[in-house]
Amino acid sequence: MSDDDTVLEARLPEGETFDPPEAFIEEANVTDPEIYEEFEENWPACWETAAELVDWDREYDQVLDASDPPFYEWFTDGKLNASANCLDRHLEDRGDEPAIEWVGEPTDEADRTYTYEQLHREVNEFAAALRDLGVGEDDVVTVYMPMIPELPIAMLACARIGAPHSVVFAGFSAQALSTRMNAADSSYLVTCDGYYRRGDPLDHLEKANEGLDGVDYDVDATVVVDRLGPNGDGFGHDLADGQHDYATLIADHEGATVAPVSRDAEDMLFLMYTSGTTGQPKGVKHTTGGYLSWVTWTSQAVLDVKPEDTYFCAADIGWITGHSYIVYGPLSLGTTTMMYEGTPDYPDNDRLWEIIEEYEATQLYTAPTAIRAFMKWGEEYPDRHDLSSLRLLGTVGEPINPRAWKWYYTNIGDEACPIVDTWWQTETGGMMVTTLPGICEMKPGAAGPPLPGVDAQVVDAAGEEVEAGRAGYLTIQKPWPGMLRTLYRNDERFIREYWAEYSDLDSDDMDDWVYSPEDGAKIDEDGYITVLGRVDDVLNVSGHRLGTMELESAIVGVEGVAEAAVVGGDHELKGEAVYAYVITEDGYEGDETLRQRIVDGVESAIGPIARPEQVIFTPDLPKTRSGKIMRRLLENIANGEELGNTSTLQNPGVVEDIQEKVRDA
Ligand code: 6R9
Repeated sequence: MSDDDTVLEARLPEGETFDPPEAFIEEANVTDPEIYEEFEENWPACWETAAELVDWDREYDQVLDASDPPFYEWFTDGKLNASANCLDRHLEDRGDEPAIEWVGEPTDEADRTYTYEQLHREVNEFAAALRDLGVGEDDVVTVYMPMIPELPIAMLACARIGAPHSVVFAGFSAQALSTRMNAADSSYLVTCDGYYRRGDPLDHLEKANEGLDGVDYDVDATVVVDRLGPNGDGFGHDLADGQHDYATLIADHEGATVAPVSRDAEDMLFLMYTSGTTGQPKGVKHTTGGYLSWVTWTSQAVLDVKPEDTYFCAADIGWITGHSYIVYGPLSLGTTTMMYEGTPDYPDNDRLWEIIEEYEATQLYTAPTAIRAFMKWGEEYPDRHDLSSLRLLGTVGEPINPRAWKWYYTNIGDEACPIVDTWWQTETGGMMVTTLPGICEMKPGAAGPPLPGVDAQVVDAAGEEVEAGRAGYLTIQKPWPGMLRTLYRNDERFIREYWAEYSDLDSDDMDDWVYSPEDGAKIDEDGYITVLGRVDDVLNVSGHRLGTMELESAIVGVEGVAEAAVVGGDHELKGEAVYAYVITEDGYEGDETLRQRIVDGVESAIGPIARPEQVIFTPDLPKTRSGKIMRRLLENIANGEELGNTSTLQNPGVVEDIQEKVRDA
């Protein structure tokens, strides 16, 4: 990975370290450094520590069944319900305490509080309504909703009746919705009329309806939440046959209760689609026992969540971070979890700080891309507010550079809050590599050591551990309870994508199986891991994973485009931005009109988050003699870097051409 070094150096730690603040340690949930050794010695029994945080209807027989790797089973024959763990078990002690504090984007709209009692009630009513609509155990319910309380309510209602949910990020396009519904054979959809973005009501139902048109079969029922009230009336949609108004359903089921379905530990809790290296998104399958134990334990150990906290994760529930650390982890612990509908810059750049001050939030968990934006806007915005309620800060989604880390530490945490830089993935279910905030010293830029009981290593292409300080590939050598169980209905792709590289595929011995997350990394003498970024054809734009294949097929789908190659260019705020190199078809001009059509094409195939930053028209693409596009070279060009050896190219002349175009752009 030597040609990456210039980009990577900028992200490396500067050698400065920070101790966890004394006041934090005094109150922290986990403070005994022996935990690392204890977990290693007692593996896999150590994971009972996680399972003990969850209430089981039936105790499990075995912590881990590793008889058929990589199809591991955790807490076998245990039975539990996730919604009962997130709601019912808190009613006695915390029924009147807030479970969700919701803040809408419009500043003149009243915030909404759901106590555990109230949340329990509405989840039951909606669970009863879903049942009456025909949703049975194991039917996949697609949920296509923005950050409104009905989103976690729908998830928990599904969990209550044993129907796996598949949440599709509201910013995704209609086409992305139909692809995901078709892939999961999902016959039920929960959506809403619209939501607010930077002051304007957005029409969401139009997109949802367009998505439904693309579903290959007749959907059994759709539920529509009226989020906008009279403000949405202008959109003029009437509910079609088979579409039900959420509020009417709730009123019709007033006071209904549904006994939580006792699910097997290995029964599916949810599906989440994520980008991979092919055009087809991967349906990551998470199960009930292992996942819930994992997110509950990590919320407690890493985010230091306590019931009396007001915990704020500023992610969207449409991504895994929101599933694990807005909904399931915090609610399982009985704390108060915050939800904010809008963007941090509306109506002004201090919106998050205003919310934190008003609610006296105790933790903030967000992404480096947001921190870079805060940094750019300047200290004056946090300075306007009293943020002294904060006790811990977290980041997730992409590498954080030491400068942004220090800005966060100083200006948001007032040097009194530890920062946890948490590396994990949709597939891992929850956190894997991060410091424990009451124990570990912090090194800005390095995520930290693997969590206790997690066996992560940095290896070379042959699977051998690399020396401290050298770049290699991150791998996970032992299974863990929160791991994905497979790709939905595609065991073969599951093995190919995550296990094939370093495992002995014929072996029944767990030790011969190694999970490969497709991230580059370095490890230092103290075992601290610095994650360098993806090593497959997946971009990380503002913390969101986008497959280059998905992007390229969207672009090639635009009339007038013959061929396209997409790479990530460095971007001050987004981390990476989409750079599209495009060859036009004969008879088409690479002009502003075509550029706009390409941008529109990507937005309608994927969504606005995937919008290309640059479209570079070129007569040709640099290719190897065997005809493979040299993406690495295009990346170097995008970033204005030195180009390595170009002599293996079929068409070296094209390189200068492209460089000139990028310089002029
Ligand atoms: C939770 C989430 C996963 C990919 C992952 C890696 C990158 C996440 C990171 C990080 C460096 C961190 N990533 N956390 N890189 N430091 N603390 O983001 O899941 O959307 O599936 O993305 O994000 O590249 O492989 P997901």
